[in-house]
Amino acid sequence: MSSPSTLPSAALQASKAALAAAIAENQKELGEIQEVDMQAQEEQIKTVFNDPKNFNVKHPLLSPWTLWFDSPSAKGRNLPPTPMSSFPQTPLPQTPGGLAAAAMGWMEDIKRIISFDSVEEFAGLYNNIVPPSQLPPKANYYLFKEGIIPAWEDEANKDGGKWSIQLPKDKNREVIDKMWLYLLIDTIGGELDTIEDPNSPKPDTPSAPDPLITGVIVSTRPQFYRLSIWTRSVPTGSGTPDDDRLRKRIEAMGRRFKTKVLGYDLSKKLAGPLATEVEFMSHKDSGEKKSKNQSGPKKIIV
Ligand code: MGP
Repeated sequence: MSSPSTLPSAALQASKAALAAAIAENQKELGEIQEVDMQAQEEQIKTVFNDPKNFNVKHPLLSPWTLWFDSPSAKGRNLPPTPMSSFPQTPLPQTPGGLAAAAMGWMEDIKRIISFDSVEEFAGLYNNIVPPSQLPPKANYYLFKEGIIPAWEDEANKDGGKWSIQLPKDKNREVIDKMWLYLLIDTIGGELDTIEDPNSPKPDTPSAPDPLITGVIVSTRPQFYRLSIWTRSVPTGSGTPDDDRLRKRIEAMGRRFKTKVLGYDLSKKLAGPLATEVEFMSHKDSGEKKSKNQSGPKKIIV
């Protein structure tokens, strides 16, 4: 499992690498080797980890993300104070054709907190929001790609599905914050969405498939927590090469979620009272489960 301490040191390493590259470039232009006081240069670099208010170096993420939040108790007294009330509230992004009425209703209580696109802004945000273990029941954090709303109805989610796990509160109070942090880091760092299939086009080629993950969610409920990863598509079982590749990608994501993010052995059985396995289901099948009108949703379990 990655450790939260890798984030600061990774950022610092990247700062140093950027500095070294800039110095090398400077030397090329001058055509001669100049003595550089590396220590003085490094001292001028202030990442968010050196100085949380006056940092001067930012490391871009692969794409921008938006954090959303909802809680029936958000206006009550039992929510510890957060800086969220000071973030400007911006209108919902417009989807082509507008938002369906159902999504408008669903999104009514979900507040957009902030968007960010660098490691530093992410760290600053993470350090200033209430961790999941301290949220009241029925609260949710949603981290979605900028421009995608946390609703099934968004274009990017409507044909998608989710990996999720439900964890009983009493046994997981101590670990849920780390699990959420690791999920965030693996998501914004792109590790959960890697293409392991050797037959797939590589991520940096024109025919590379679109990133699969649209967002991740942590939910607190009276007796359990839930962590979810939403994807923009689901394998249909059609047997086509594309569908097989997609299924492999989804399964690889589930395995990484179970082992690297949650820290379980792949073979560990997790289901029990208030607990589920790590399981994948399309949003459409989740809806059918709720309306209890089918033989049962199709799940992938790792
Ligand atoms: P939930 O919060 O995802 O499930 O959805 P949970 O935690 O099992 O239920 P809870 O009652 O304990 O919160 C709960 C309900 O919210 C769903 O049955 C839908 O009615 C509604 N809902 C959830 N989502 C993710 C959406 C959505 O994306 N769009 C719309 N329109 N409704 C949603």
